[in-house]
Amino acid sequence: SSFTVGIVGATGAVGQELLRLLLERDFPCERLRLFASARSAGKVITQGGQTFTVEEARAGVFGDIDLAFFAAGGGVTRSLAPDAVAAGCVVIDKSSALRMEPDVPLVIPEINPEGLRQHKGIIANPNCSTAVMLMGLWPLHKAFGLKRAIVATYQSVSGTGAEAVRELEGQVQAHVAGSPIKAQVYPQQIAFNCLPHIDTFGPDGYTGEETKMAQESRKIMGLPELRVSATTVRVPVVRAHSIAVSAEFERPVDLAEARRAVSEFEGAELIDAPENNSYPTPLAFAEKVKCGVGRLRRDTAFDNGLSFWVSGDNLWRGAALNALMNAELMIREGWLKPKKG
Ligand code: 11C
Repeated sequence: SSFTVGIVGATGAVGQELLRLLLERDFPCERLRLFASARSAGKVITQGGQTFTVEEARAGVFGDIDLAFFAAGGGVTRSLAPDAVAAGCVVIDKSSALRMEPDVPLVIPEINPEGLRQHKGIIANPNCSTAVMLMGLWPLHKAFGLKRAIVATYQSVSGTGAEAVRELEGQVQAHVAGSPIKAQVYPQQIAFNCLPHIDTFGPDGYTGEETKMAQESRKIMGLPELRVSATTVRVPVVRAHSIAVSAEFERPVDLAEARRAVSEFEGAELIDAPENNSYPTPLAFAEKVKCGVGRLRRDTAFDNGLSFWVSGDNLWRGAALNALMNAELMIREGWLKPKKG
């Protein structure tokens, strides 16, 4: 069977990656329609030798669409996803708007695919740092039983969007040219710097991104009591997020078993030979389907503790690819069918 597919937010960083991956992975698409704000309507986009004209995303456009990927931010999801669902369209949402709603499954296909059968029209996809972190944490949880984790992220500017990539590049060029450096997207200079500030600060001192990492990890892994303390940091990297994780487990951790668990997990690639300078980096894991996990070692602060490092593509694993893999799995399992047989 073949589907009529829509991408809402098609001109953004995640929307563009979705379009590219849909075409590259031969998604069974009979017709593909691209939507964005009224400002971008009429814009022509060429990808994989095909040309698309962007349409305005608004209520009433979802009548003949079977599957809509939403990658346009929480406001657009809140205003248009209900209309899409009412039109019988399945929504795979990349925004954070509905992730924690009890009747919206939040799914990483390699971890909790059962959520894809239990949806009520909307499937949420996790935050990018959470998704990358869980590619290392999940197989270790399966092996040893996760109790709690303390983590710090190293997040690339593409997580903010295309305008942040331009800001980093512009600041690097200004620095080299000796010109004044302008910061508009971020509150302070990001080139040659690190900003421990992603999303807004809450009353407990944690940022929104830090809170999402804790809440979404609990929901995806089905561990409602799990304690995660995160410090999320923007670094001058263009693409792929990395996370340093120190985790405590129920059972004693055997390093060889931990390495085996990671290497057997389909979402991860074990890169762990520090004696040869071999460990995952964001450059090596940009535009990779799997996340790289390495630096596995016994943690010296926790009993039954293990520390590791993981790098993965925030736009793919943390966004577009996760959304697409959820749809691919639903089709393979027969959980998603075109409206008109
Ligand atoms: C960042 N993780 O790198 C953010 C972007 O919850 O989907 C994505 C926020 C989210 O800035």
